[in-house]
Amino acid sequence: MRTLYPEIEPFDSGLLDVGDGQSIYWETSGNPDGKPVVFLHGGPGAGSGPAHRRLFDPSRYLIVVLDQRGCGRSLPHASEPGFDLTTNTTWNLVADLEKLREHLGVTRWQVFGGSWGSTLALAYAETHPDRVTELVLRGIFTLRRSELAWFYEGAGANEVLPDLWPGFLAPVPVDERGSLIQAYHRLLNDPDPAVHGPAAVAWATWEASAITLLPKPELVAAFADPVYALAFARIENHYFVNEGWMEDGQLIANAGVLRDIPTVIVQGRYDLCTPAVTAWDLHEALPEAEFRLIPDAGHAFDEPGILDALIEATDRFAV
Ligand code: STX
Repeated sequence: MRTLYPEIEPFDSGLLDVGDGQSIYWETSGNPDGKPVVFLHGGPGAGSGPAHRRLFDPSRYLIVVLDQRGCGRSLPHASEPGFDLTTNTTWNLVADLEKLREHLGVTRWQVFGGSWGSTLALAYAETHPDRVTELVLRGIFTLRRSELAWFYEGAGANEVLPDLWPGFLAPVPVDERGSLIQAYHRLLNDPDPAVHGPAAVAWATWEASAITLLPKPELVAAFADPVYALAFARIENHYFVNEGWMEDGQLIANAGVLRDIPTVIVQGRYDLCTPAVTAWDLHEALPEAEFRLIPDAGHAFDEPGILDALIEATDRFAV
């Protein structure tokens, strides 16, 4: 079983002004002359962390990690009062990646993304296929309406996690439960901390509770931090009420343009957040891609079988 590479510190980092009053945090670690790879975090709105650098052999990769607009160490932070989310869109994040690539002097790079990071990786690669050397995708999410319904509207995940679902419903008045994503949109953007605060914690707690095969209370507690949860929930919910600024099924329908990019799809069979049907549908649209269905894993990147398959892929693609 492969495990994370040793802890490593960035050799450089900065804030890149991408316009719209937004600056995104980026960092580079590993080998400055190594093969470029960019890590795309989840959510959207989850931010990156020090473990993400450790998915790549630091002697062979130039590892680029960033925080997408409004979250992590990017500025301003979506937890701030009056924060304006209107320019935070899928296609502006794609444009931000191009700005960062050019800023770093990278011609082409490997794109690695899990969960929402896989969504963004597909959106980026389908827009700029000539900039992508390989794709490593985990816990596939494509923001189809059926995927949102499964996890956030009571169309599936709630039936597997009936003990946790009441906590997600709790902040929503009974007469607003017909559309939970819409109801949360109102709650999360209410200026009153007594309204948006508990909603953010409930949203983040539901998601964090569903991503591991076995319960991980310390992970749930970290996601329930009020400032973290508020940015995460506001950004995710904003993407979902806007349906990702995409047609339903667009990313899978357009996957044919990726045919020449070596691609690995890693999916846990017991992923309750982004169930395996989406990875399967992508695999059918992209039969050249390697499809790894991990029999004993959920959603998170650090589930043992998932981590092993991911690092096997990045090691293989390092040359
Ligand atoms: N959201 C899926 C996603 O990207 C639909 C995601 N879910 N949980 C996470 O990311 C974290 C583990 C980063 C919280």
